[in-house]
Amino acid sequence: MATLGARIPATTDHSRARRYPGGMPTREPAASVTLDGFELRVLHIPLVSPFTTSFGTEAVREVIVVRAHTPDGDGWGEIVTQSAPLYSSEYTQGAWDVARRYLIPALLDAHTLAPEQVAGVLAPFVGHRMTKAGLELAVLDAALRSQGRPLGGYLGAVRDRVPSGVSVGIQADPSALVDAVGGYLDEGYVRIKIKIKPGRDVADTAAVREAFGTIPLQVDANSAYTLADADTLAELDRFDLLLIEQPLQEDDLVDHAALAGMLCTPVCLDESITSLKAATDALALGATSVINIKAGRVGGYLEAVRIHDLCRDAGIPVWCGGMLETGIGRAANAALAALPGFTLPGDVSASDRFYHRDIVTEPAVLEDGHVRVPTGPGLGVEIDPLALEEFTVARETVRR
Ligand code: NPG
Repeated sequence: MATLGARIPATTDHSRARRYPGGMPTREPAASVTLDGFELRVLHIPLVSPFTTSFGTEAVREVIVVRAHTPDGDGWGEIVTQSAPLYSSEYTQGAWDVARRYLIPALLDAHTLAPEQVAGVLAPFVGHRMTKAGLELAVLDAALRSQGRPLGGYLGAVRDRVPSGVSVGIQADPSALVDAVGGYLDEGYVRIKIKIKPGRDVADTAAVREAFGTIPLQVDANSAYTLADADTLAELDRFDLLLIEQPLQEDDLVDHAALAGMLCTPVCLDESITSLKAATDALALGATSVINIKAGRVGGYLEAVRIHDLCRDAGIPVWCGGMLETGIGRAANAALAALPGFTLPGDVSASDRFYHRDIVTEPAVLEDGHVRVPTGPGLGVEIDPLALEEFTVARETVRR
């Protein structure tokens, strides 16, 4: 049986022991589970306020929740696609279709398998990483719950809470942005990320720097620029940013490397890092010096751990990105962000940053600028069945 430990990039026990004198995270494989069926639901969850990025504005989070049925209990996952293919090529209806038509039948055919085998079973189907990630998480949660094991311990978490950064959407004008950032700082968020796009970059960043001095600050362009904008992006160098995230297109690795050579601000890739291979290539090309790890974007939490391991061994800082997750993905992200290589605060904010009501009974809260890593079995959070029902707009169960 394939194990997570066997799949991560090779490092010698000796080098690991040196890095972790207190003992290595275990990463024992999870139990096998017997898959009887999967329930898929599309949820529409209203956001506390509209969220604007360079690719659009959302007022309602459309997301797919997955429930894996096994004789030993259920497991939960989340497919973080959005309603339209604007951030990446994936989107709700595409995810729904590929899940029910191809991915779920393949998993049900395998019938009994360990979570570490899910990616291999789904590998013949090209792409659709967010969908694969959601299905894998549901299987992983079912397996770990059956063993009474928390996800954090399984992934290799070394912290019981993680520093919480917040992502602030593009506002009406720089002064509204300053108000929004001020509110999050008052709540205790330890790092601010602002969204930028052409025409809403230098003045917005300057306004935040001027208003709040030396706070940890970074910007996210969501692929809105080209190499021809290098001079504008170089103007951001004077703001001493932690990083600039994904200035160019997803497949612009060579251009990102060229841009990195023109900027003092570290370039961080998000959209471009779709797998361990993509991360390896981006680092080899010098296209990035920091990586945003999102489990959905890379096909699951196990691939996310492999990218973490690669970067840790290469001395590359990583941080955990966010996709406006419900309490399901938020709990899993907190577990992932507690791994030792996550040396920068991530977009692991409190549930109330986005939602008045979450679908779990203990939504993530901000405590002294941190979010706790759940300690219960599996995800460590329980589904609130009434909230789940309230937000469900479509459902289907696929059985063996
Ligand atoms: O805190 O969950 C969060 C949101 C962080 O800005 C954030 N996410 O480009 O990283 C991003 C952006 C995003 C959200 C992208 C949803 C795609 C979908």
